[in-house]
Amino acid sequence: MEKDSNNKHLPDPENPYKLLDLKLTKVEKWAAGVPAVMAAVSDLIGEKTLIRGTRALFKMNQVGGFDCPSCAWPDPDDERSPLGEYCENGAKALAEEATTKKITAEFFKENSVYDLAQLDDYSIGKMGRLTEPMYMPQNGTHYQPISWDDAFKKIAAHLNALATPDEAAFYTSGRTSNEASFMYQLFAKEYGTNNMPDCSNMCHETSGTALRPTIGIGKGTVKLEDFYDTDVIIIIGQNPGTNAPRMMSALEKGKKNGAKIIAINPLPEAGLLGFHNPQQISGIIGNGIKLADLYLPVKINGDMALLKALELLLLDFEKKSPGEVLDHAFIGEKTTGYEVFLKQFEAYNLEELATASGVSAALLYEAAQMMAFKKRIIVCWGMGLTQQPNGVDMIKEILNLLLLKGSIGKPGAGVCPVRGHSNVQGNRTMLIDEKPTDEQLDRLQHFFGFNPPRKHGYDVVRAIKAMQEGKVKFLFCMGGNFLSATPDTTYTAQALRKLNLTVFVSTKLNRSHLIHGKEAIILPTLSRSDIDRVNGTHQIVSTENSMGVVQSSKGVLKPVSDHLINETQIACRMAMATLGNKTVVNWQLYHDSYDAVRDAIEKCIPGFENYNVRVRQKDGFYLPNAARDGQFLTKQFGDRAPFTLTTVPDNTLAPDEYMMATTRTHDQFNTTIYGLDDRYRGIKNERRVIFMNQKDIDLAGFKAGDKVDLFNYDDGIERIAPLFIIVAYQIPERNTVTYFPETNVLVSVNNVVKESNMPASKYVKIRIKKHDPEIYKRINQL
Ligand SMILES: Nc1nc2c(c(=O)[nH]1)N[C@H]1C(S)=C(S)[C@@H](COP(=O)(O)OP(=O)(O)OC[C@H]3O[C@@H](n4cnc5c(=O)[nH]c(N)nc54)[C@H](O)[C@@H]3O)O[C@H]1N2
Ligand SMILES: Nc1nc2c(c(=O)[nH]1)N[C@H]1C(S)=C(S)[C@@H](COP(=O)(O)OP(=O)(O)OC[C@H]3O[C@@H](n4cnc5c(=O)[nH]c(N)nc54)[C@H](O)[C@@H]3O)O[C@H]1N2
Ligand SMILES: [Mo]
Repeated sequence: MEKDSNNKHLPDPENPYKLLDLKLTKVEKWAAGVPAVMAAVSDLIGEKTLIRGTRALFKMNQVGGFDCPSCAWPDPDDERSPLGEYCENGAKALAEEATTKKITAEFFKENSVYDLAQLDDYSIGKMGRLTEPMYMPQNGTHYQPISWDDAFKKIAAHLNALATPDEAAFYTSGRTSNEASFMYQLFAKEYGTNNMPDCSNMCHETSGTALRPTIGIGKGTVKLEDFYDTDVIIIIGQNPGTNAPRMMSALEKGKKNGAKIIAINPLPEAGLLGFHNPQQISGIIGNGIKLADLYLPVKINGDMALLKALELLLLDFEKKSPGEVLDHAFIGEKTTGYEVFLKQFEAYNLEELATASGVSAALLYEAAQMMAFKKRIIVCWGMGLTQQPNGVDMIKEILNLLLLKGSIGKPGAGVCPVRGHSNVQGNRTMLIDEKPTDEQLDRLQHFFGFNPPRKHGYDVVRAIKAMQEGKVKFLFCMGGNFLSATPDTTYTAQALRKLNLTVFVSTKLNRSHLIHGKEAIILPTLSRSDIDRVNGTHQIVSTENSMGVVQSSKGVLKPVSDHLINETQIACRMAMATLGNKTVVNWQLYHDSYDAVRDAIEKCIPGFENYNVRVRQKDGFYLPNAARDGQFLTKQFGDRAPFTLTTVPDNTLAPDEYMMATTRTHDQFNTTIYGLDDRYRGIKNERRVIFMNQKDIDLAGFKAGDKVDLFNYDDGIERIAPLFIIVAYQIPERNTVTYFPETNVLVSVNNVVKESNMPASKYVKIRIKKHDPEIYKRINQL
């Protein structure tokens, strides 16, 4: 794009706006199978790491091996596939890490930050692994090498110069191990702040916010084996074929044992409709299995109306067959608020709810019928719900439905928020949380002897605003890609540029390194698959998966550089440099021994008794979960689960407005772009596409293939994402889908989920106009 020479050294925060060469292929109705295996292998070949990579693949998710760095889906407790417990996207994640390509100081000398920012995210990611600490001086144009000692000195000097510790923020992405997470949050607290925004604030914060007050724990209640023996599995707002492919094996097994699957999604995702299991020979050559018995093409944010319609229908079934549909014993013993909950249905009628949901009354009836006389239902959800403005309420409505059926806290039944990052759940358990409870802090205080701050800190959205307002001046990121993952890219970029220092602990180069504070530091670290030696001994770390199992992970690959330091040691060295002799924590001890870290965790966090022994057990161990056992520890409601009263939102759009959900392609891990295709959705070699219903395309006078610009006008500001190609797709009318991070520029920082304060990045009101070649002139240059 155009730049005037005055600000040439300031790169644009978004991807370069250029189109590739879009090819449309068949939209798939089946996920995995031969193409998936081929794709996985070709990724490893692409990274020229075939032998190194395939050898590592067989250690992935195996006992004694390492935990896949991709999603948080659990490994089977019993039999694990001898072919390896991995999926295509796990293999891609590994290929990203296992690459032997390196970024050295020489590379940064040759390439200015401005020049690097002209590359797209795909090319940036392909540059290789970071190998040594780098520093950007004030007004600099190029990163230059810095020693680890000097890097920590600079960080310490900045932290100690702040007027208050609350002028610093410490972000975490979800790959960080339990051990590193614990030391990192301990440092932030001893330093004096709870400003710990994390990727949960954009991901499943909504789930925790809904579940904690209603069932007494902010986590899911099912185990993997519950999927194998259940009656109905509902998958709502989640795309397992791409984002949790190993979940498909569990669905397949459940289905073979008689479960029915209902999929609720505006898009007919391949992974919801069918599955070829690549782990079985029959999956590779056979016909695969049909997954969803019923697909409900809900409108974006039509889910609340849909859930209420299902409840209305279940109440109707109950009237016709009293005592056979609802679980009155459960409702009487375990819940509160049933009568008030029932009353609301006098005001609802099926046709209106059907219209609001976008799903016909006939299909809704079919879904209700599937559940009416069944006792065991599991509901899984993902970002399609959590990133909606009323996401907390919708999850509470899911719970209402399950409470009616008595379908929680017993085998084969319950809630399953499918977590994203492979240790995002563990990060929270390790107290990476901007709002830790007094109970949690008391335990830390008791064990370590310092007074942790009690005031709640900033989450992601609040941190961005605080940076804009000058209240936060220092940002440290343990992993992640803060700029690209967060909303309102232009606003966030301005906020980042105001900071005195940005520090990124990273494995790979990303856009956040290029849109930085006045000074900036990049600290390269080991990844999950790398061999981690401490004092000469090959170490294990641990993670917690989506179902609350804590397991060990042991890297197998020789690190690409001798200068990489693990994240635990980075946290400890930052602490020693910053706190000096003011500290009461023996940081050197934890720096030198993960076992010592685990012993401390055991003393401070319930459920980790005998941590060092149990983490070395073959399958790890389950953390306690009372709700799973049918106990709802909700003081406020006398240890019962409350029915919650919610409302159906009004989603009326202006005549020229469309609703946009931002989502992932099959070829990315959040902001890491593995490739330029979205195979299951039939897209090849392009990311700047917008899926639209053919009727909307016709009505607006467009044609499929037209180039358009996208606009958002929240808060009276014009936000522009230029140059997208229209793709005609099976999607409800007035709904559109695009890929993030490209369209994060359209998501207002004020468009958030009620109560959880997450960006509502699946509920973005946009306008679509024919592409204007002059549009770039209107884009806010930084
Ligand atoms: N390969 C791969 N694996 C990943 C990730 C990745 O990027 N790549 N990311 C990881 C992370 S951090 C996370 S959180 C998870 C995310 O995994 P998912 O939760 O599957 O996330 P998304 O791809 O954003 O979208 C989910 C689905 O929501 C649907 N949807 C959109 N709006 C609505 C709506 O209003 N109602 C309903 N019912 N559905 C809607 C979309 O069509 C899409 O199918 O995956 C994790 N695993
Ligand atoms: N519009 C829109 N925005 C979204 C979403 C959406 O659906 N729509 N999804 C949101 C969700 S669910 C999430 S979780 C966030 C994700 O937000 P983040 O977690 O911040 O982003 P990632 O893309 O996962 O981070 C990738 C970077 O992490 C670094 N990295 C990888 N592995 C390691 C490691 O082992 N250690 C360290 N230190 N660094 C590592 C690499 O440098 C890589 O560039 O994005 C959110 N943003
Ligand atoms: Mo996530």
